[in-house]
Amino acid sequence: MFWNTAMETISAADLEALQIKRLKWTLHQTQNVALYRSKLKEAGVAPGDIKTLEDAAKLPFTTKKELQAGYPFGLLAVPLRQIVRIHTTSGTTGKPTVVGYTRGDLESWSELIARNLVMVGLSDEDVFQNAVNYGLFTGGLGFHYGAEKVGMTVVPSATGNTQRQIEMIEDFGVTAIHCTPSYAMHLAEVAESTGAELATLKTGIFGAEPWSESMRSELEGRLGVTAFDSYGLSEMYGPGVAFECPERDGLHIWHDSYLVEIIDPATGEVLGPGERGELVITPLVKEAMPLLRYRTGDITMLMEEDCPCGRGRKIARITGRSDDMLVIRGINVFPSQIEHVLLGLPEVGEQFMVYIDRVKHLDEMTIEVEMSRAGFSGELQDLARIQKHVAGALHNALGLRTTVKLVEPGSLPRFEGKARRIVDRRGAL
Ligand code: DLL
Repeated sequence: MFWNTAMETISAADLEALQIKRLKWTLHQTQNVALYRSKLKEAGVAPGDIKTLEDAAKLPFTTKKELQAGYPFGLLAVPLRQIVRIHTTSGTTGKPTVVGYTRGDLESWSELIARNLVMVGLSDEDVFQNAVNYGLFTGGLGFHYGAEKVGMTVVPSATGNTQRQIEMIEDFGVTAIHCTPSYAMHLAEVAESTGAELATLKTGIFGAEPWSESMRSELEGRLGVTAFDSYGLSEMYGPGVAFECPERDGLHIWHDSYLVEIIDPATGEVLGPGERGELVITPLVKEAMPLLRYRTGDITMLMEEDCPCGRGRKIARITGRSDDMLVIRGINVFPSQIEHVLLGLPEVGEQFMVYIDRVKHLDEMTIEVEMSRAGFSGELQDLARIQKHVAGALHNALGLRTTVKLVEPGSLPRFEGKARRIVDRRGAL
């Protein structure tokens, strides 16, 4: 099913012409921003020099630091009176990034979300529970307006009160739920502990943080849904940038709205399809906050083949962020690898925390993981053997020795939004 068939199945030649036209418009729009006037001057590029898509490689990158330095409104290309909404990034360190939206931006954004929801088979027949934060986080209002545009019955449940969320699913006959994968896991736990069946639920849309294929099977089994991955970032409106289709093998990124490059994060060199690197996006229709070659920090690759669904070239699932990557004794570790290993072990559950310390100049990684109910009740092996088994599996997968601490089921923190499972204490020394 298509929401906008013409745009979703546009031919390669028409797409290229549209992208060039929109790239030129975007360049023109950036000239209202002092940062971009000076960046282009410094790079020795005039907007008129950009005639083909390949020319985009002459443009300077934009970094998150530059956006933060522009706090609050330094990156806006239109006067504040044309801005009808702002959102901000969660900003764990320093000032957040402020994103402004014109009326046109809100329209373009909900159009993209509508495409995604229809792509996964949802329609005005569905009841959609939007279990994410409705504040400055883009996930709430972003999905809300996209789902309303499709004509779905939207339940703006936001986060919190998991028991009540479960009642809403059952009482309202909710067919589709949107939340972070971490929260979905918590919902599943609470539903199981209360015996709720969630019989009407059929579709799960999960995103805003990395999650693994094993987490997908786990959520599908426990919630009785087909689970789709949803990717986005506030700087590009929010959610809706890339989304899985029913093939569930890579995410469609909307090429009419986003020009995509994959670069080597160390050298900035542009990589080809099939090569994993950092996703760089130039939005093509953003009015309030146009950006050039924005370095997302997210690690993925352009896939080599077009998708059989007819919507063109996809990106692979995000495996982590270049800046979230942990370097432990010189070895690169992504939290999603740890999750993948733990989910494959029946003795432990899916909840874990990772602590990194520096002990006598050496990095030490400690992983606290909840035991599964079966493991905890002693039906499996004894504790020491389980611990050894978990540490061995992690060692094999990560190439790194870790200290594993088994803890009681239910004792680690649960997350309503994005999970924060990594506590790096090395800087505190
Ligand atoms: O997380 C927007 C969003 C809301 C996406 C709801 C999907 C669903 P930010 O808070 O700005 O925006 O965080 C963006 O989150 O650069 C990625 O590192 C990470 N991220 C988002 N979606 C995924 C995903 C929203 N599906 C940052 N897989 C991005 C992996 C993701 N990482």
